[in-house]
Amino acid sequence: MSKEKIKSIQIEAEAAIENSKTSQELYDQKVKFLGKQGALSLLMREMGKLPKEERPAFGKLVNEAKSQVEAVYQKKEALLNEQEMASQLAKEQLDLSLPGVGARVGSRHPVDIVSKEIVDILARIGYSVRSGPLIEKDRYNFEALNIPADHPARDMQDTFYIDEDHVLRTQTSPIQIHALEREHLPLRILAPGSVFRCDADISHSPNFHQIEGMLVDRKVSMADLKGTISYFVEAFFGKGLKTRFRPSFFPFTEPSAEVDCSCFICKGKGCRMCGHSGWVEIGGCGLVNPKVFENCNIDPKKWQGFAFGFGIERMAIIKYGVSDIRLFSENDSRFLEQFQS
Ligand code: 2NM
Repeated sequence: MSKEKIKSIQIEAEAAIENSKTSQELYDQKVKFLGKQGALSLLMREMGKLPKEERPAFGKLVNEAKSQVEAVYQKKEALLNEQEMASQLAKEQLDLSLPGVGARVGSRHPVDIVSKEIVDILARIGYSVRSGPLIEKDRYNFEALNIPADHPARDMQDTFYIDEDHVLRTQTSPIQIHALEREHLPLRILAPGSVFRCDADISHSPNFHQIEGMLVDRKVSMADLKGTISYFVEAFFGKGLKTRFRPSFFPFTEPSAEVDCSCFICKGKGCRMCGHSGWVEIGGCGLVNPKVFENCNIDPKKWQGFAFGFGIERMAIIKYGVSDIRLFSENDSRFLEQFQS
């Protein structure tokens, strides 16, 4: 036990502290030399082995050495803290002039875009929009539309039944029936909306969208209907496109017709899109069946009307060349964003 030993521990400790490269290394040296089990503390404990009279002088020497090492430690600690802070600040430098992360803005759904386009075109000739419930009573979805309980049309359109008397609407025509019951005539209305049929493949979805139109006035003819549809087809698909009516049957119209327009890809010459016929089917139409008026307490001798219906997805598929109707309900934003107008 000697002054030399104290001195050599002190020198060793000061060198170890000075040579520390990081605050973690420095802390390890602090534990090694200044901690409770550290070299300098152990010296203090060994003091008991010394003769009594030598202890005060020895203790004083150890304490002096300890406070000198502590001073070196504190200086080094301050230095390392400063360096580490400086290097961290350099690394994490913030450039406040960088542009921020933009919020992603949604896009309107193509069904909504096409629906509004159709509404806007027909609004220019006096039509306005009506809406109605998705669940309808049998009377509004079938009975008043001249589709009685035993009519084959009820099998034709496989229907989702809620209960005996309620269905998910299979067309938007029940909206027209509500209007005929409630509103004053004459009338020009559009009924866009979601409809449901028990059907699913590449061209049929159990839930799709329709837009139907109805005009009721005194003396309405097929010529009025043809003029209206022709105006619409040119406005929606492009100038010069022709409209063709093919005789058909619907219980709610008489006479009835399928609506074709000349293929807007090949302009009627024939291509893959139109199955080389030059024509594409876009919907159905007809003069409102007098029975429908009677079912709504309207005198068919005083009032006539025409009605028409288009599938909204079908219109979008034709106009934008979409390959599969299911894309409209899969909600893949890469598909949906392409229609943003
Ligand atoms: C279509 C085709 C033909 C139609 C008829 C009526 C009503 F209410 F006046 F009887 N609304 N919609 C109609 C007529 C719908 O969709 C292909």
